Amino acid sequence: MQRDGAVAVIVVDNPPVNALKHEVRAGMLEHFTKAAADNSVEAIVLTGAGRTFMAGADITEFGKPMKPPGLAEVIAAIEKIHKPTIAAVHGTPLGGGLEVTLGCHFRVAAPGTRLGLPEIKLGIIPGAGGTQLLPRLVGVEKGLAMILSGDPIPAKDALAAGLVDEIIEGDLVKGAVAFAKKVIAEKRPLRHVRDLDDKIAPFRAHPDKFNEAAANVSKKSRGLEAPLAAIEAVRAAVTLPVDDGLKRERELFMKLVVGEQSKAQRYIFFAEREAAKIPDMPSGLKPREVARAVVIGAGTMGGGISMSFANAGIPVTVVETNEEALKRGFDTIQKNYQISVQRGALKQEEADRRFALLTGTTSMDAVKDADIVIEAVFEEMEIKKQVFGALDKLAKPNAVLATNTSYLNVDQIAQTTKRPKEVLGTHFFSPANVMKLLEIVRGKETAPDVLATAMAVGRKIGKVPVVVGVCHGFVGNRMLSPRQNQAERLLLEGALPRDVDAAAVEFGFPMGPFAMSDLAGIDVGWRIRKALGTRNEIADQLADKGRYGQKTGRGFYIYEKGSRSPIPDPEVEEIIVAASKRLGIARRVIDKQEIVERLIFPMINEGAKILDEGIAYRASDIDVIWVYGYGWPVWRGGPMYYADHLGLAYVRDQLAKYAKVSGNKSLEPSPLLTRLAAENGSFASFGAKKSAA
Ligand code: 3H9
Repeated sequence: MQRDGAVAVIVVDNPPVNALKHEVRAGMLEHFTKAAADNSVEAIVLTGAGRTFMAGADITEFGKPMKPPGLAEVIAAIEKIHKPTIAAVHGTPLGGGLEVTLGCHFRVAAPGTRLGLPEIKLGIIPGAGGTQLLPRLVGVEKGLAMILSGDPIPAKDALAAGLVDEIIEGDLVKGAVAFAKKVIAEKRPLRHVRDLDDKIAPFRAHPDKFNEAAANVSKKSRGLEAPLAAIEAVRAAVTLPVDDGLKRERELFMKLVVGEQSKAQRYIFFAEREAAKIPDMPSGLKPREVARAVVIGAGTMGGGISMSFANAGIPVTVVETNEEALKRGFDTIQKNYQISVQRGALKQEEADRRFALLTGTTSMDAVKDADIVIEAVFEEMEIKKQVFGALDKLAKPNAVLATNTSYLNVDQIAQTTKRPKEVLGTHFFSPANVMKLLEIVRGKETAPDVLATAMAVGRKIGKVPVVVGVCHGFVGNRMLSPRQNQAERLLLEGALPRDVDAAAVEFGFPMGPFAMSDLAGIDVGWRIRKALGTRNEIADQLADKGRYGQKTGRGFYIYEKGSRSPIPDPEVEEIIVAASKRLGIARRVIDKQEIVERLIFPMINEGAKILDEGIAYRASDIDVIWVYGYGWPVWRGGPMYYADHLGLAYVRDQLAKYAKVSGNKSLEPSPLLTRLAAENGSFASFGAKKSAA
């Protein structure tokens, strides 16, 4: 606690993000109590040292007995103070951090501050008054939207919504002290958020609004418990006296925080941060500066990747072989921005600003100015090699040269240049401007600072980068492949596409494997298999008939014009039944549990091989890949976490059983899975042991 005249300034200093661990809570309580009792103190400013105001409760304390004082107790003590209390925030006042500010009379913010209640992303709801106080300050609709999305809002929106009283340019603490002195001089009435009613009163007469919100959320939340609890808590804010509402919030919070969903979501939070750590990286290594990017190819991937750069404010030049392809690519980009504007997700000026950062050309010479080049041409080795040959001649000596391949050998591509150290893979996921995952493929010779640069750029353009090694399909697609094989195998043994898809959706995936094939296009795999000289029993028969999926209105399902809803097709069922007969497979009834386990356990088995080969550094990296790139339900924590949760012996035994039932050798448990199961070990501990080594 410091003093500036009659104003006491309490500074929370717990790097890196001032998380509200026990000592912070105790310290705040002690100093607020002292300042309140000190007659020479006329106002109290609360602020945070370092890069941010408090970014919330200390998540590592969840799941353990909470040491007093609890956060709610600290906030209640602040609320009782009869002199002006002012929270001066910067950085990211989030969760419990924002809740502390709601216990103060006033809030002032530095420009650039982002304020929010992100608890929902951790499978919980705000537990120290957020659901009761925020709606009283900003209104029910705005408050509920913030709580349900978990996304922070910028300071200027917070000012407009009434969450912040003033934006302070220049020195935040000096500005906050000046604000406090003004409050004292003007004898401004002290406003307790808990006593406000005008913004929630209108909702009391319309309880049906909550039912609508609940119905919408349960449709979208797909198995998540926290969103419905959040609505329930905000409903309590409107319908109950404030203290009863706080009690209800607390009950809902406590139930969620000890639940499996939140545990899994907290695991993913830390797994994402762990993925940023590359075990053998020399410490203090600086990424190279990336001020300009070039993307080769204006197709679906190239366009999406270019948009990601422009969205992050990095100028990007897109190179195509001819004007027509370039125009097509730019038209699609513009259309995508327009859709965002129409949806209200982006302001027109912002869309224009981003679009202006994109330039197109048919000349490879543009590569000369690039700090990073991302090749996104057709997925064919010879074409990629040609492009890299050209890049090698034109690019600056220290430019990072990246290939956006989904399967191909990055080392082979690197070898076509005289600078394989500068080459790596950046595997984006479609649509690349939306999907968060970025697999960064580390080649045999990739230099550490090139890897660090790709990671830094990935983060800058809003992705979650995960380093993987070179192998066919890297981590994500390599694990997808046995899932697809089993999905088809299940059809041959007796299931229908809708049975398999329904089981996958019930498990928590946004769509099942066959609906996904129809969306991605059945012809993609068909062409690859044709080139490899292999054949797939059912998908290839469909593709032979021109049934490519949604784009032709028929695939595993039928799609009515303009609709994406899959309708089962008897013709497909006939093809499947005939295939079983031809192969001499007796069809049987396959229950949901077997469907789910046969889709998921082979993925886990492949994940174990990936770990064993060192293609992923740790099991949690695999989980991050599946959550951010393939729609794995976050509340189940990722496939390797899920396997640990079930117990590896169970997974091993079921795989062995299914291998026998279906006569499918590829289902046999891998050596690592077998060993860890025998040792009563886990994938998590295997990853940890390797990192420590
Ligand atoms: C809550 O508040 C509940 C209350 O309603 C009720 C309570 C009763 N705790 O992300 P970074 C670590 S729930 C512990 O790389 P950035 C993080 O693991 C909480 N640790 O930095 C990392 O460690 P390491 C609601 C935390 O600048 C280091 O700090 N709040 C916490 O890219 C740096 O983090 C949230 O959900 C934490 N709360 O992003 C906010 N936060 O270096 C969660 C961070 O060892 N945090 N760490 O890997 C974030 O969203 C981001 O960390 C933030 C900074 C935006 C703040």
